[in-house]
Amino acid sequence: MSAVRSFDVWFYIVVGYCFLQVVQLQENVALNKATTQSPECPGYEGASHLAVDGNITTEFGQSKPHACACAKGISSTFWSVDLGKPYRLHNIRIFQRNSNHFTLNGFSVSVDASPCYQWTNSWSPPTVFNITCDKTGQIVKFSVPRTDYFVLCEVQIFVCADYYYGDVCDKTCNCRVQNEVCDKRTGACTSGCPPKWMGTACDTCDDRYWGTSCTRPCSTTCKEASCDRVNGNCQSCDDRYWGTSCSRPCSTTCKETSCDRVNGNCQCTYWVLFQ
Ligand SMILES: [Ca+2]
Repeated sequence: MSAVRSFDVWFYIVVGYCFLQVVQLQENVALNKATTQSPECPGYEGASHLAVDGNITTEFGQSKPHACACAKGISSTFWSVDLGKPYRLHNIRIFQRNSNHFTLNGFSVSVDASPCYQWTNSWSPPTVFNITCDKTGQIVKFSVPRTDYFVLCEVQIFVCADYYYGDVCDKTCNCRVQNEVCDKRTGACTSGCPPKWMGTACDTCDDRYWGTSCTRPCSTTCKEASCDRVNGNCQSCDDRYWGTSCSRPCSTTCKETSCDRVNGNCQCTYWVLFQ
């Protein structure tokens, strides 16, 4: 195998590994779950489960059965999915029919009957788009306040995998109890943060430590042993020390051995003038 071919193989292995990692961070919890909707569009075969069957085609199809869910209500029209248990929701990806986009105009989404999103634009949604729905719940319902045909080709409801959190699920939990699954939106832990960490998601060093792992203690000569969390520089020095890490002692000739925190100059000029 030539050097170039060998490089190609490793490239695909690395890319494949990275892709696998990304997929594992989020899960589509709507896939193949139980669905229901207003009566099917008359003259069509657009059963409600077609919106969670994993097929993301947006071509409705000319012949029966069609590829997308299609409903037409009496006073309003809805489609809903039962996720099987409550989830902390955030991202929803919608695939609608690639024509007649107006059927989703003004649609709204609720979770366990609590509103979480409404399309308020004067234009129609695109064929594929994302919405944000920050709710915890089990029944996700889409509806339009009219009896137009309502077509959904696929609805993907993403939640972070256990031990991940954030908008794109790319941050890992850091709880005091290591096997605790943190809040998938905020990263908050009921058990609190491990020693040396602080913040809502326990992602910041506490006042006395610094570094990417928060394992490096601030200098004991920093004022109150507190320092910059990134570079370890002292915010201020204890009396008698100066410099970025407060490691340099003031001259013993300074009054009370106290000096300027930045350059080490004695701060005794005023005292000398009036002796
Ligand atoms: Ca589908």
